[in-house]
Amino acid sequence: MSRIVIVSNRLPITIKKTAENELIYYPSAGGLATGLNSLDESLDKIWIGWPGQEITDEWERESIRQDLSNRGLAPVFLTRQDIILYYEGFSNKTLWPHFHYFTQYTDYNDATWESYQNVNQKFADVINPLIKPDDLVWVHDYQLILLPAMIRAVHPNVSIGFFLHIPFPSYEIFRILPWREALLDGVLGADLIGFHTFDYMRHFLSAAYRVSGYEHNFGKLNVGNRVVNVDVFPMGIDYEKYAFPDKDENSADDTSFIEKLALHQRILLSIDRLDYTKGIPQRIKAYSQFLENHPEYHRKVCMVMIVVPSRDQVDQYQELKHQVDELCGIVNSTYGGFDWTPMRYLYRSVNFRELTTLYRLSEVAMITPIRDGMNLVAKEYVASKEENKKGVLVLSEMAGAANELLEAILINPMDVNDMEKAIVTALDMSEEEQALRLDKMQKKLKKYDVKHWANTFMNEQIRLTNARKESQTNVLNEEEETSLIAAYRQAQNRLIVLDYDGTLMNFHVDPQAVVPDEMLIDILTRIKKYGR
Ligand code: GDG
Repeated sequence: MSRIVIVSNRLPITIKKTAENELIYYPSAGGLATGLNSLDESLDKIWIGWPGQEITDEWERESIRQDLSNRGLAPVFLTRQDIILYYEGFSNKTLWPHFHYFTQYTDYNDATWESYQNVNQKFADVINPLIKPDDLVWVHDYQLILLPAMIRAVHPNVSIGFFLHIPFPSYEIFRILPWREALLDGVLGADLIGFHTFDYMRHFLSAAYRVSGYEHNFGKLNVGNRVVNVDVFPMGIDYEKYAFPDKDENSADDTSFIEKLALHQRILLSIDRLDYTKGIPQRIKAYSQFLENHPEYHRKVCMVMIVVPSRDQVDQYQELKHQVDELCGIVNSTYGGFDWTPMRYLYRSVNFRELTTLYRLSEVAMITPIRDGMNLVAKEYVASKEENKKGVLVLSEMAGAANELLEAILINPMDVNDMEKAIVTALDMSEEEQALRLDKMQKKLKKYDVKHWANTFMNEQIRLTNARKESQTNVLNEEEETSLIAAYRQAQNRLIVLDYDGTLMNFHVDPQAVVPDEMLIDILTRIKKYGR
Protein backbone atom coordinates (compact mmCIF):
# COMPACT_ATOMS: atom_id res chain seq x y z
CA MET A 1 0.00 0.00 0.00
CA SER A 2 1.47 3.38 -1.05
CA ARG A 3 1.79 6.23 1.37
CA ILE A 4 2.10 9.90 0.41
CA VAL A 5 4.96 11.85 1.95
CA ILE A 6 4.45 15.58 1.49
CA VAL A 7 7.41 17.87 2.04
CA SER A 8 7.17 21.66 2.15
CA ASN A 9 9.13 24.40 3.87
CA ARG A 10 6.28 25.02 6.33
CA LEU A 11 4.00 22.51 7.96
CA PRO A 12 0.27 23.26 7.69
CA ILE A 13 0.49 24.12 11.37
CA THR A 14 2.32 26.81 13.32
CA ILE A 15 3.63 26.38 16.83
CA LYS A 16 3.65 29.41 19.12
CA LYS A 17 5.05 29.61 22.62
CA THR A 18 3.12 31.51 25.27
CA ALA A 19 4.81 33.66 27.92
CA GLU A 20 4.45 30.65 30.25
CA ASN A 21 6.36 28.53 27.72
CA GLU A 22 3.25 26.59 26.81
CA LEU A 23 3.15 25.31 23.21
CA ILE A 24 0.08 26.16 21.13
CA TYR A 25 -0.64 24.65 17.73
CA TYR A 26 -2.44 26.74 15.11
CA PRO A 27 -3.58 24.89 12.01
CA SER A 28 -3.22 26.85 8.76
CA ALA A 29 -5.35 25.21 6.11
CA GLY A 30 -4.03 26.66 2.86
CA GLY A 31 -4.90 25.52 -0.64
CA LEU A 32 -2.28 22.79 -0.56
CA ALA A 33 -3.70 21.20 2.60
CA THR A 34 -7.22 21.21 1.12
CA GLY A 35 -6.02 19.57 -2.08
CA LEU A 36 -4.13 16.92 -0.20
CA ASN A 37 -7.03 16.15 2.11
CA SER A 38 -9.06 15.29 -0.93
CA LEU A 39 -6.60 12.64 -2.09
CA ASP A 40 -7.69 9.05 -2.00
CA GLU A 41 -8.76 8.34 1.60
CA SER A 42 -7.21 4.88 1.48
CA LEU A 43 -3.73 6.40 1.10
CA ASP A 44 -1.82 7.13 4.29
CA LYS A 45 -0.24 10.58 4.38
CA ILE A 46 2.51 12.24 6.32
CA TRP A 47 3.64 15.84 6.00
CA ILE A 48 7.15 17.01 6.78
CA GLY A 49 8.23 20.63 7.27
CA TRP A 50 9.29 23.44 9.59
CA PRO A 51 6.76 24.19 12.35
CA GLY A 52 7.46 27.94 12.28
CA GLN A 53 9.17 28.31 15.65
CA GLU A 54 12.75 27.87 16.81
CA ILE A 55 12.88 25.03 19.34
CA THR A 56 16.29 24.29 20.84
CA ASP A 57 15.46 22.16 23.86
CA GLU A 58 15.69 18.43 23.03
CA TRP A 59 12.88 17.53 25.50
CA GLU A 60 10.62 20.07 23.90
CA ARG A 61 11.53 18.81 20.43
CA GLU A 62 10.63 15.27 21.41
CA SER A 63 7.29 16.35 22.86
CA ILE A 64 6.52 18.24 19.62
CA ARG A 65 7.51 15.20 17.55
CA GLN A 66 5.01 13.15 19.55
CA ASP A 67 2.19 15.71 19.30
CA LEU A 68 2.70 16.19 15.59
CA SER A 69 3.05 12.53 14.77
CA ASN A 70 -0.51 12.01 16.07
CA ARG A 71 -1.63 14.46 13.39
CA GLY A 72 0.40 12.82 10.61
CA LEU A 73 3.07 15.52 10.71
CA ALA A 74 6.84 15.41 11.25
CA PRO A 75 8.86 18.51 12.14
CA VAL A 76 12.19 19.64 10.74
CA PHE A 77 13.70 21.90 13.40
CA LEU A 78 15.55 24.92 12.06
CA THR A 79 17.68 27.37 13.99
CA ARG A 80 17.34 31.16 13.87
CA GLN A 81 20.52 31.18 11.79
CA ASP A 82 19.00 28.69 9.30
CA ILE A 83 15.96 30.90 8.91
CA ILE A 84 18.07 34.01 8.33
CA LEU A 85 20.41 32.41 5.80
CA TYR A 86 18.40 29.65 4.10
CA TYR A 87 14.87 31.10 4.20
CA GLU A 88 15.19 34.88 4.33
CA GLY A 89 18.55 34.64 2.55
CA PHE A 90 18.96 32.23 -0.35
CA SER A 91 15.26 31.42 -0.79
CA ASN A 92 13.85 34.92 -0.53
CA LYS A 93 16.76 37.15 -1.51
CA THR A 94 18.20 35.03 -4.32
CA LEU A 95 15.74 32.52 -5.78
CA TRP A 96 12.55 34.54 -5.24
CA PRO A 97 13.67 37.74 -7.05
CA HIS A 98 15.64 35.84 -9.69
CA PHE A 99 12.85 33.45 -10.66
CA HIS A 100 10.46 36.44 -10.85
CA TYR A 101 12.84 38.26 -13.24
CA PHE A 102 13.90 40.84 -10.63
CA THR A 103 17.58 40.16 -11.27
CA GLN A 104 18.54 43.58 -9.90
CA TYR A 105 17.52 42.25 -6.46
CA THR A 106 19.27 38.86 -6.72
CA ASP A 107 21.69 38.44 -3.85
CA TYR A 108 24.84 36.50 -4.83
CA ASN A 109 25.99 35.20 -1.50
CA ASP A 110 28.02 32.06 -0.83
CA ALA A 111 27.08 31.97 2.85
CA THR A 112 23.34 31.82 2.15
CA TRP A 113 23.93 29.23 -0.59
CA GLU A 114 25.85 27.07 1.87
CA SER A 115 23.04 27.31 4.38
CA TYR A 116 20.49 26.48 1.65
CA GLN A 117 22.40 23.25 0.94
CA ASN A 118 22.70 22.44 4.65
CA VAL A 119 19.03 22.99 5.37
CA ASN A 120 17.95 20.94 2.34
CA GLN A 121 20.18 18.23 3.81
CA LYS A 122 18.52 18.69 7.23
CA PHE A 123 15.17 18.00 5.55
CA ALA A 124 16.67 14.93 3.85
CA ASP A 125 18.02 13.69 7.18
CA VAL A 126 14.53 13.79 8.70
CA ILE A 127 12.82 12.30 5.65
CA ASN A 128 15.22 9.56 4.60
CA PRO A 129 14.82 7.35 7.70
CA LEU A 130 11.01 7.62 7.40
CA ILE A 131 10.75 6.53 3.77
CA LYS A 132 9.40 3.10 2.87
CA PRO A 133 9.99 1.53 -0.58
CA ASP A 134 6.44 2.07 -1.90
CA ASP A 135 6.07 5.66 -0.69
CA LEU A 136 5.19 8.49 -3.05
CA VAL A 137 7.20 11.53 -2.02
CA TRP A 138 5.97 14.96 -3.13
CA VAL A 139 8.34 17.89 -2.54
CA HIS A 140 7.08 21.48 -2.80
CA ASP A 141 8.58 24.70 -3.98
CA TYR A 142 11.68 26.77 -4.37
CA GLN A 143 12.96 26.41 -0.81
CA LEU A 144 13.62 22.71 -1.41
CA ILE A 145 14.99 22.46 -4.95
CA LEU A 146 18.00 20.35 -3.89
CA LEU A 147 15.98 17.89 -1.85
CA PRO A 148 14.88 15.41 -4.57
CA ALA A 149 18.49 14.41 -5.34
CA MET A 150 19.29 14.15 -1.62
CA ILE A 151 16.44 11.69 -1.16
CA ARG A 152 17.36 9.85 -4.37
CA ALA A 153 20.94 9.34 -3.11
CA VAL A 154 19.60 7.22 -0.23
CA HIS A 155 16.49 5.76 -1.91
CA PRO A 156 17.40 5.11 -5.57
CA ASN A 157 14.02 3.55 -6.41
CA VAL A 158 11.51 5.58 -4.45
CA SER A 159 8.99 7.69 -6.39
CA ILE A 160 9.67 11.44 -6.02
CA GLY A 161 7.57 14.32 -7.38
CA PHE A 162 8.47 18.01 -7.26
CA PHE A 163 6.15 20.98 -7.83
CA LEU A 164 7.37 24.55 -8.30
CA HIS A 165 4.78 27.14 -7.18
CA ILE A 166 6.63 30.16 -8.60
CA PRO A 167 7.64 30.85 -12.23
CA PHE A 168 10.63 29.10 -13.77
CA PRO A 169 12.45 31.88 -15.63
CA SER A 170 13.74 31.85 -19.16
CA TYR A 171 17.13 30.18 -19.74
CA GLU A 172 18.72 33.61 -20.29
CA ILE A 173 17.79 34.57 -16.74
CA PHE A 174 18.40 31.19 -15.13
CA ARG A 175 21.89 30.86 -16.63
CA ILE A 176 23.06 33.91 -14.67
CA LEU A 177 22.87 32.04 -11.35
CA PRO A 178 26.29 30.72 -10.30
CA TRP A 179 24.54 27.69 -8.75
CA ARG A 180 22.50 26.83 -11.85
CA GLU A 181 23.91 23.32 -12.37
CA ALA A 182 23.63 22.30 -8.74
CA LEU A 183 20.00 23.50 -8.69
CA LEU A 184 19.19 21.47 -11.79
CA ASP A 185 20.99 18.39 -10.47
CA GLY A 186 18.96 18.70 -7.29
CA VAL A 187 15.53 18.90 -8.86
CA LEU A 188 16.35 16.28 -11.49
CA GLY A 189 16.50 13.77 -8.64
CA ALA A 190 12.69 13.71 -8.99
CA ASP A 191 10.74 11.40 -11.34
CA LEU A 192 8.06 13.99 -12.02
CA ILE A 193 8.56 17.77 -12.08
CA GLY A 194 5.46 19.95 -12.29
CA PHE A 195 4.87 23.60 -13.17
CA HIS A 196 1.80 25.84 -13.27
CA THR A 197 2.14 26.78 -16.95
CA PHE A 198 3.47 25.53 -20.24
CA ASP A 199 5.92 28.46 -20.42
CA TYR A 200 7.59 27.60 -17.09
CA MET A 201 7.94 24.01 -18.26
CA ARG A 202 9.43 25.13 -21.58
CA HIS A 203 11.94 27.38 -19.79
CA PHE A 204 12.94 24.53 -17.50
CA LEU A 205 13.47 22.10 -20.37
CA SER A 206 15.53 24.64 -22.21
CA ALA A 207 17.70 25.24 -19.10
CA ALA A 208 18.13 21.49 -18.51
CA TYR A 209 19.42 21.13 -22.07
CA ARG A 210 21.55 24.24 -22.31
CA VAL A 211 23.02 24.17 -18.81
CA SER A 212 23.34 20.44 -18.23
CA GLY A 213 23.00 18.91 -21.72
CA TYR A 214 19.82 16.86 -21.07
CA GLU A 215 17.76 16.60 -24.23
CA HIS A 216 14.06 15.91 -23.87
CA ASN A 217 11.52 14.02 -25.86
CA PHE A 218 7.98 15.32 -25.21
CA GLY A 219 8.97 16.36 -21.67
CA LYS A 220 10.89 13.18 -20.87
CA LEU A 221 14.57 13.49 -19.98
CA ASN A 222 17.06 10.66 -19.63
CA VAL A 223 19.07 11.38 -16.51
CA GLY A 224 21.57 8.60 -15.91
CA ASN A 225 19.55 5.41 -15.97
CA ARG A 226 16.31 7.18 -14.98
CA VAL A 227 13.57 8.94 -16.92
CA VAL A 228 12.45 12.31 -15.53
CA ASN A 229 9.04 13.56 -16.64
CA VAL A 230 8.28 17.26 -16.80
CA ASP A 231 4.68 18.41 -17.10
CA VAL A 232 2.11 21.17 -16.49
CA PHE A 233 -0.35 21.05 -13.56
CA PRO A 234 -2.12 24.40 -13.09
CA MET A 235 -3.15 24.68 -9.44
CA GLY A 236 -6.83 25.31 -8.72
CA ILE A 237 -8.73 26.50 -5.64
CA ASP A 238 -11.21 25.02 -3.20
CA TYR A 239 -14.12 26.31 -5.32
CA GLU A 240 -16.97 25.64 -2.89
CA LYS A 241 -15.17 27.42 -0.07
CA TYR A 242 -15.19 30.72 -2.00
CA ALA A 243 -18.45 30.22 -3.90
CA PHE A 244 -20.43 29.54 -0.70
CA PRO A 245 -18.27 31.08 2.06
CA ASP A 246 -20.95 31.40 4.74
CA LYS A 247 -21.45 27.68 4.90
CA ASP A 248 -18.22 26.82 6.64
CA GLU A 249 -16.88 29.93 8.34
CA ASN A 250 -17.48 31.85 11.52
CA SER A 251 -20.29 34.28 10.70
CA ALA A 252 -19.84 36.34 13.86
CA ASP A 253 -17.16 38.54 12.23
CA ASP A 254 -18.56 41.96 11.46
CA THR A 255 -18.45 42.94 7.80
CA SER A 256 -21.14 45.63 7.95
CA PHE A 257 -18.63 48.41 7.21
CA ILE A 258 -17.72 46.80 3.92
CA GLU A 259 -21.40 46.32 3.11
CA LYS A 260 -22.15 49.99 3.86
CA LEU A 261 -19.23 51.14 1.75
CA ALA A 262 -20.42 49.03 -1.19
CA LEU A 263 -23.90 50.58 -0.96
CA HIS A 264 -22.54 54.03 -1.71
CA GLN A 265 -19.48 53.40 -3.82
CA ARG A 266 -18.33 51.04 -6.54
CA ILE A 267 -15.42 49.10 -5.03
CA LEU A 268 -12.26 48.29 -6.95
CA LEU A 269 -10.37 45.66 -4.98
CA SER A 270 -6.62 45.28 -4.72
CA ILE A 271 -5.22 42.59 -2.42
CA ASP A 272 -1.73 41.17 -2.23
CA ARG A 273 1.15 40.41 0.05
CA LEU A 274 3.60 43.32 0.14
CA ASP A 275 5.95 42.27 -2.64
CA TYR A 276 7.74 44.01 -5.51
CA THR A 277 6.48 41.26 -7.84
CA LYS A 278 2.87 42.33 -7.30
CA GLY A 279 2.96 45.64 -9.23
CA ILE A 280 1.30 47.66 -6.45
CA PRO A 281 2.84 51.09 -7.27
CA GLN A 282 2.00 50.74 -10.96
CA ARG A 283 -1.60 49.85 -10.03
CA ILE A 284 -1.95 52.95 -7.83
CA LYS A 285 -0.52 55.09 -10.63
CA ALA A 286 -3.08 53.67 -13.08
CA TYR A 287 -5.90 54.39 -10.63
CA SER A 288 -4.57 57.89 -10.07
CA GLN A 289 -4.40 58.52 -13.82
CA PHE A 290 -7.94 57.17 -14.16
CA LEU A 291 -9.16 59.66 -11.50
CA GLU A 292 -7.28 62.44 -13.26
CA ASN A 293 -8.82 61.71 -16.67
CA HIS A 294 -12.29 60.66 -15.50
CA PRO A 295 -13.73 63.15 -13.02
CA GLU A 296 -17.20 61.77 -13.80
CA TYR A 297 -16.33 58.79 -11.54
CA HIS A 298 -15.29 60.95 -8.57
CA ARG A 299 -17.21 60.11 -5.39
CA LYS A 300 -18.64 57.06 -7.17
CA VAL A 301 -15.66 54.71 -6.88
CA CYS A 302 -13.30 53.61 -4.15
CA MET A 303 -10.21 51.43 -4.37
CA VAL A 304 -9.91 49.15 -1.34
CA MET A 305 -6.25 48.24 -1.15
CA ILE A 306 -5.26 45.48 1.26
CA VAL A 307 -1.53 45.02 1.55
CA VAL A 308 -0.62 42.05 3.70
CA PRO A 309 2.64 42.59 5.64
CA SER A 310 5.43 40.34 4.49
CA ARG A 311 9.23 40.00 4.69
CA ASP A 312 9.37 43.44 6.31
CA GLN A 313 12.97 42.95 7.48
CA VAL A 314 14.21 43.01 3.89
CA ASP A 315 15.35 46.41 2.53
CA GLN A 316 13.46 46.25 -0.75
CA TYR A 317 10.23 45.47 1.07
CA GLN A 318 10.68 48.42 3.43
CA GLU A 319 11.32 50.74 0.48
CA LEU A 320 8.25 49.38 -1.29
CA LYS A 321 6.15 49.98 1.82
CA HIS A 322 7.23 53.63 1.90
CA GLN A 323 6.50 54.01 -1.78
CA VAL A 324 3.00 52.52 -1.43
CA ASP A 325 2.27 54.68 1.66
CA GLU A 326 3.34 57.76 -0.26
CA LEU A 327 1.41 56.99 -3.45
CA CYS A 328 -1.79 56.24 -1.52
CA GLY A 329 -1.35 59.48 0.39
CA ILE A 330 -0.92 61.42 -2.85
CA VAL A 331 -4.10 59.93 -4.39
CA ASN A 332 -6.21 60.70 -1.32
CA SER A 333 -4.81 64.20 -0.82
CA THR A 334 -5.11 65.09 -4.52
CA TYR A 335 -8.56 63.74 -5.35
CA GLY A 336 -10.26 63.14 -1.98
CA GLY A 337 -12.49 65.51 -0.05
CA PHE A 338 -14.50 65.71 3.17
CA ASP A 339 -17.16 63.60 1.50
CA TRP A 340 -14.96 61.03 -0.28
CA THR A 341 -11.82 58.92 0.26
CA PRO A 342 -10.79 57.51 -3.13
CA MET A 343 -8.46 54.90 -1.58
CA ARG A 344 -9.04 52.82 1.54
CA TYR A 345 -5.62 51.43 2.25
CA LEU A 346 -4.98 48.81 4.94
CA TYR A 347 -1.55 47.41 5.76
CA ARG A 348 -2.70 44.20 7.45
CA SER A 349 -4.38 40.95 6.60
CA VAL A 350 -8.15 40.56 6.72
CA ASN A 351 -10.05 37.60 8.14
CA PHE A 352 -11.73 35.07 5.87
CA ARG A 353 -15.17 36.63 6.21
CA GLU A 354 -13.87 40.12 5.40
CA LEU A 355 -11.94 38.68 2.48
CA THR A 356 -14.92 36.89 0.96
CA THR A 357 -17.22 39.86 1.60
CA LEU A 358 -14.75 42.07 -0.24
CA TYR A 359 -14.55 39.57 -3.09
CA ARG A 360 -18.35 39.35 -3.32
CA LEU A 361 -19.05 43.08 -3.18
CA SER A 362 -16.20 44.48 -5.30
CA GLU A 363 -17.29 45.41 -8.78
CA VAL A 364 -13.76 45.18 -10.10
CA ALA A 365 -10.69 43.26 -8.90
CA MET A 366 -7.35 44.66 -10.01
CA ILE A 367 -4.90 41.76 -9.93
CA THR A 368 -1.92 43.11 -11.78
CA PRO A 369 1.33 41.44 -10.68
CA ILE A 370 4.50 42.03 -12.68
CA ARG A 371 5.22 38.29 -12.28
CA ASP A 372 3.27 35.64 -10.42
CA GLY A 373 3.51 31.85 -10.54
CA MET A 374 -0.26 31.42 -10.60
CA ASN A 375 -2.18 33.87 -8.31
CA LEU A 376 -4.99 32.16 -6.50
CA VAL A 377 -6.66 35.44 -5.46
CA ALA A 378 -7.79 35.94 -9.07
CA LYS A 379 -9.44 32.52 -9.04
CA GLU A 380 -11.02 33.05 -5.61
CA TYR A 381 -12.51 36.38 -6.75
CA VAL A 382 -14.18 34.71 -9.73
CA ALA A 383 -15.48 31.82 -7.59
CA SER A 384 -16.98 34.24 -5.06
CA LYS A 385 -19.26 35.58 -7.84
CA GLU A 386 -21.02 32.21 -8.10
CA GLU A 387 -24.25 33.63 -6.71
CA ASN A 388 -24.41 37.30 -7.76
CA LYS A 389 -22.65 36.95 -11.18
CA LYS A 390 -21.53 40.58 -10.96
CA GLY A 391 -17.92 41.65 -11.16
CA VAL A 392 -15.02 42.12 -13.54
CA LEU A 393 -11.54 40.74 -13.17
CA VAL A 394 -8.68 42.87 -14.47
CA LEU A 395 -5.75 40.49 -14.63
CA SER A 396 -2.08 40.75 -15.50
CA GLU A 397 -0.85 38.76 -18.49
CA MET A 398 2.18 37.91 -16.34
CA ALA A 399 0.22 35.89 -13.78
CA GLY A 400 0.06 32.15 -14.41
CA ALA A 401 -3.73 32.40 -13.91
CA ALA A 402 -3.99 34.43 -17.15
CA ASN A 403 -3.47 31.21 -19.12
CA GLU A 404 -6.80 29.91 -17.84
CA LEU A 405 -8.86 33.03 -17.07
CA LEU A 406 -9.04 34.21 -20.65
CA GLU A 407 -12.36 36.01 -20.11
CA ALA A 408 -10.75 38.48 -17.69
CA ILE A 409 -9.61 41.85 -19.02
CA LEU A 410 -5.96 41.00 -19.57
CA ILE A 411 -3.47 43.84 -19.19
CA ASN A 412 0.25 44.50 -19.25
CA PRO A 413 1.04 45.55 -15.65
CA MET A 414 3.82 47.91 -16.73
CA ASP A 415 1.48 49.76 -19.08
CA VAL A 416 -0.32 52.30 -16.91
CA ASN A 417 -2.40 53.55 -19.87
CA ASP A 418 -3.55 50.00 -20.60
CA MET A 419 -4.60 49.58 -16.95
CA GLU A 420 -6.40 52.93 -16.91
CA LYS A 421 -8.38 51.86 -19.99
CA ALA A 422 -9.14 48.50 -18.37
CA ILE A 423 -10.63 50.24 -15.30
CA VAL A 424 -13.02 52.20 -17.52
CA THR A 425 -13.94 49.12 -19.58
CA ALA A 426 -14.60 47.17 -16.38
CA LEU A 427 -16.77 49.87 -14.80
CA ASP A 428 -18.74 50.32 -18.04
CA MET A 429 -19.26 46.63 -18.76
CA SER A 430 -22.89 45.54 -19.02
CA GLU A 431 -24.21 43.09 -16.45
CA GLU A 432 -24.98 40.58 -19.21
CA GLU A 433 -21.38 40.57 -20.36
CA GLN A 434 -20.08 40.33 -16.79
CA ALA A 435 -22.28 37.30 -16.17
CA LEU A 436 -21.25 35.69 -19.45
CA ARG A 437 -17.54 36.08 -18.74
CA LEU A 438 -17.84 34.97 -15.12
CA ASP A 439 -19.86 31.95 -16.08
CA LYS A 440 -17.19 30.73 -18.52
CA MET A 441 -14.40 31.19 -15.98
CA GLN A 442 -16.40 29.62 -13.14
CA LYS A 443 -17.06 26.49 -15.19
CA LYS A 444 -13.31 26.01 -15.63
CA LEU A 445 -12.50 26.72 -11.99
CA LYS A 446 -15.17 24.34 -10.73
CA LYS A 447 -13.85 21.54 -12.89
CA TYR A 448 -10.14 22.16 -12.38
CA ASP A 449 -10.19 22.80 -8.64
CA VAL A 450 -7.44 22.09 -6.11
CA LYS A 451 -8.63 18.53 -5.60
CA HIS A 452 -8.31 17.91 -9.31
CA TRP A 453 -4.80 19.39 -9.23
CA ALA A 454 -3.56 17.22 -6.35
CA ASN A 455 -5.19 14.08 -7.75
CA THR A 456 -3.83 14.62 -11.26
CA PHE A 457 -0.30 15.09 -9.99
CA MET A 458 -0.45 12.05 -7.71
CA ASN A 459 -2.08 9.84 -10.32
CA GLU A 460 0.65 10.76 -12.78
CA GLN A 461 3.27 9.88 -10.18
CA ILE A 462 1.58 6.51 -9.60
CA ARG A 463 1.34 5.86 -13.34
CA LEU A 464 5.03 6.62 -13.85
CA THR A 465 6.02 4.43 -10.93
CA ASN A 466 4.06 1.50 -12.35
CA ALA A 467 5.49 2.07 -15.84
CA ARG A 468 8.99 2.18 -14.41
CA LYS A 469 8.48 -1.07 -12.53
CA GLU A 470 7.31 -2.77 -15.72
CA SER A 471 10.24 -1.56 -17.79
CA GLN A 472 12.85 -2.17 -15.12
CA THR A 473 15.88 -4.23 -16.15
CA ASN A 474 15.92 -7.45 -14.15
CA VAL A 475 19.49 -8.07 -13.12
CA LEU A 476 20.41 -11.78 -12.92
CA ASN A 477 21.08 -13.06 -9.46
CA GLU A 478 23.94 -15.47 -8.78
CA GLU A 479 21.80 -18.60 -8.93
CA GLU A 480 20.20 -17.57 -12.25
CA GLU A 481 23.58 -16.71 -13.69
CA THR A 482 25.08 -20.11 -12.78
CA SER A 483 22.15 -22.04 -14.24
CA LEU A 484 22.24 -19.92 -17.42
CA ILE A 485 25.94 -20.58 -17.92
CA ALA A 486 25.48 -24.30 -17.28
CA ALA A 487 22.61 -24.53 -19.78
CA TYR A 488 24.62 -22.60 -22.35
CA ARG A 489 27.61 -24.92 -21.96
CA GLN A 490 25.50 -28.04 -22.36
CA ALA A 491 23.51 -26.81 -25.35
CA GLN A 492 24.20 -28.45 -28.71
CA ASN A 493 22.82 -25.60 -30.80
CA ARG A 494 23.10 -22.06 -29.58
CA LEU A 495 21.16 -19.04 -30.73
CA ILE A 496 22.24 -15.70 -29.33
CA VAL A 497 19.92 -12.75 -29.98
CA LEU A 498 21.46 -9.34 -29.41
CA ASP A 499 20.13 -5.82 -29.90
CA TYR A 500 22.71 -3.55 -31.46
CA ASP A 501 21.91 0.23 -31.51
CA GLY A 502 21.50 1.51 -27.99
CA THR A 503 22.48 -1.85 -26.42
CA LEU A 504 25.83 -3.08 -27.69
CA MET A 505 26.78 0.34 -28.98
CA ASN A 506 25.46 3.80 -28.12
CA PHE A 507 22.95 5.50 -30.39
CA HIS A 508 24.45 7.71 -33.07
CA VAL A 509 22.88 10.27 -35.44
CA ASP A 510 24.05 8.13 -38.35
CA PRO A 511 23.35 4.46 -37.44
CA GLN A 512 25.48 3.29 -40.39
CA ALA A 513 28.52 4.94 -38.87
CA VAL A 514 28.42 2.82 -35.69
CA VAL A 515 31.02 0.09 -36.08
CA PRO A 516 31.72 -2.34 -33.23
CA ASP A 517 34.67 -1.22 -31.17
CA GLU A 518 37.46 -3.44 -29.83
CA MET A 519 35.81 -4.01 -26.50
CA LEU A 520 32.59 -5.25 -28.08
CA ILE A 521 34.43 -7.59 -30.45
CA ASP A 522 36.35 -8.96 -27.48
CA ILE A 523 33.12 -9.61 -25.51
CA LEU A 524 31.48 -11.38 -28.46
CA THR A 525 34.56 -13.49 -29.04
CA ARG A 526 34.58 -14.53 -25.39
CA ILE A 527 30.89 -15.47 -25.46
CA LYS A 528 31.60 -17.66 -28.50
CA LYS A 529 34.48 -19.39 -26.75
CA TYR A 530 32.62 -19.83 -23.46
CA GLY A 531 30.77 -22.98 -24.46
CA ARG A 532 33.84 -24.89 -25.56
C1 GDG B 1 2.72 30.96 -4.28
C2 GDG B 1 2.99 31.67 -5.62
C3 GDG B 1 0.89 30.70 -6.49
C4 GDG B 1 -4.13 36.70 0.94
N1 GDG B 1 -4.36 37.76 1.75
C5 GDG B 1 -5.20 37.36 2.71
C6 GDG B 1 -5.51 36.02 2.48
N2 GDG B 1 -4.83 35.64 1.39
C7 GDG B 1 -4.86 34.29 0.80
C8 GDG B 1 -5.61 34.29 -0.50
C9 GDG B 1 -4.92 33.14 -1.26
C10 GDG B 1 -3.50 33.13 -0.69
O1 GDG B 1 -3.52 33.87 0.52
C11 GDG B 1 -2.50 33.79 -1.62
O2 GDG B 1 -2.38 33.00 -2.74
P1 GDG B 1 -1.40 33.36 -3.95
O3 GDG B 1 -1.66 32.45 -5.07
O4 GDG B 1 -1.55 34.79 -4.31
O5 GDG B 1 0.11 33.26 -3.42
P2 GDG B 1 1.03 32.38 -2.42
O6 GDG B 1 0.28 31.22 -1.88
O7 GDG B 1 1.56 33.32 -1.43
O8 GDG B 1 2.31 31.93 -3.30
C12 GDG B 1 1.69 31.98 -6.33
C13 GDG B 1 0.73 29.99 -5.16
O9 GDG B 1 1.97 29.77 -4.50
C14 GDG B 1 0.07 28.63 -5.34
O10 GDG B 1 0.86 27.78 -6.12
O11 GDG B 1 -0.38 31.03 -7.00
O12 GDG B 1 1.96 32.52 -7.61
O13 GDG B 1 3.73 32.87 -5.39
O14 GDG B 1 -5.52 31.92 -0.96
O15 GDG B 1 -6.95 34.08 -0.24
N3 GDG B 1 -6.35 35.33 3.26
C15 GDG B 1 -6.90 35.99 4.31
N4 GDG B 1 -6.63 37.29 4.59
C16 GDG B 1 -5.79 38.00 3.83
O16 GDG B 1 -5.56 39.20 4.12
N5 GDG B 1 -7.76 35.33 5.10
